[in-house]
Amino acid sequence: MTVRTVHLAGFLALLMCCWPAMAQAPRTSRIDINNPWARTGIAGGMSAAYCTLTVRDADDRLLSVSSPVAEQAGLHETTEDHGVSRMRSVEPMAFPAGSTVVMKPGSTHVMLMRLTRALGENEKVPVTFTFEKAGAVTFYFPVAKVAPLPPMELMTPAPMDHKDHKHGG
Ligand SMILES: [Cu+2]
Repeated sequence: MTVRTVHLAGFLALLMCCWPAMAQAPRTSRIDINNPWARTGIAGGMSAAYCTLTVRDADDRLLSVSSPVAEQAGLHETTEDHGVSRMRSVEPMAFPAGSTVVMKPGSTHVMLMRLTRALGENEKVPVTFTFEKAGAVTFYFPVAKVAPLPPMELMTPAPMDHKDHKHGG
């Protein structure tokens, strides 16, 4: 009985001290990823990493990406303009609470440039995403069995996307 009373008092004290904070939106976000994978690559070459990234609980902004296997990394978006693929940097990227970005070949991707070493099948590549509120979060991307591609090839959709691709029109 005494223990229960103490617990209740503690709970009430906690509730009272935290009530103003609880009434507001969470101050930090939570980052979830699904289906991470990265391309194989050769030392000094390029690779790209893909995943489905969701930001929960609070609005946030992705400021930068980095990886120890690449001298330079960045969040890119591939767009097609009259049949010509172009890539551009999309940092920083705003993530409203609950929003998801699907990174896939021919679309948004993490570009890994000037690889410090070869990326082989079955290993896992760490990629760190730095968010304004959530801070730095690191996820591991399994390297998929995809042949290393020359830089220009990285700018075009991979064969697996061709079925969704309408030419002409
Ligand atoms: Cu790119």
